Amino acid sequence: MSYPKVLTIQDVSCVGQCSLTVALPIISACGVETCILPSAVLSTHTAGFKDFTFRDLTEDLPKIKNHWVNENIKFDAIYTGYLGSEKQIEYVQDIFRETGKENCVKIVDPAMADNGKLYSAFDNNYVQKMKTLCSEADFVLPNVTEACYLTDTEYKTEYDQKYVYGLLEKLTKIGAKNVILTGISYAKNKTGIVVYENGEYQYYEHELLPNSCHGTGDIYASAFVGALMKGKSAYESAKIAGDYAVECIKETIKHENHWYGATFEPVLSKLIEMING
Ligand code: PXL
Repeated sequence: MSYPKVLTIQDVSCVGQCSLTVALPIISACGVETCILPSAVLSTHTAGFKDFTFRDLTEDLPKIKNHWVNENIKFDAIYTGYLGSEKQIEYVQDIFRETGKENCVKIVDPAMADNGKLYSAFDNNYVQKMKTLCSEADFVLPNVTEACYLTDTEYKTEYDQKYVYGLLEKLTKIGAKNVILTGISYAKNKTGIVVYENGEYQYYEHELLPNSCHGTGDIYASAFVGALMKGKSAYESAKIAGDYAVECIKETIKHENHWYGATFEPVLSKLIEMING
């Protein structure tokens, strides 16, 4: 029986239910070996907390990679999330090249923006560098804001299918092989996921909940990676990840004042059922 080994590269936000503290438990729960490479350690994430600490681990990345190369450690998939700097993106590109198995699946979540704005740590130079990482990916998982930044497209909150097709076409022009575009809403109270694989467009529509939670993009991407590595199709993985993200948001509503992340842990069993179903 195959036992895939995934590497995920992103920061550790010690408190905040995002990036590695989400990816490690979720992908592991899917039954997939999950290796991690922390790009930085922050006391909390950067969205809503003040005066967080930030320990940059950029210079550790090539050293860790070299050790793995010497030990002949290679990965079936590499999934990147929030990264700290342009230099880190360059190092990640080396890691793709030197530690990916022959058919290594490269999944890039260009976690850098939401609701029409870049996260506070990033600027246009970072966006330009992220384009080069996306050009090497088998799957790119942007939200609408990130897709707009990556393709120099005006951000809109109301749009039609033509606008979405335009984003997909431009993303493939920068080199992204397949795109999973999240948060695409064509109707009131509904949202959904576009799966653009091998030039084919599929759409999975689901409930739009009244509240949104920080970190659901990381939850979504992690569940997608876990399902994909368990042999589900890209569409099935996108659907499972979407359904799980909805469960997480519904669960979070039950916990008053839980503002900084989604309470994904109590519903992990539902994800496991979907993966094994
Ligand atoms: O969820 C994305 C994310 C990850 N890591 C850090 C963040 C954010 C979003 O704000 O600040 C440090």
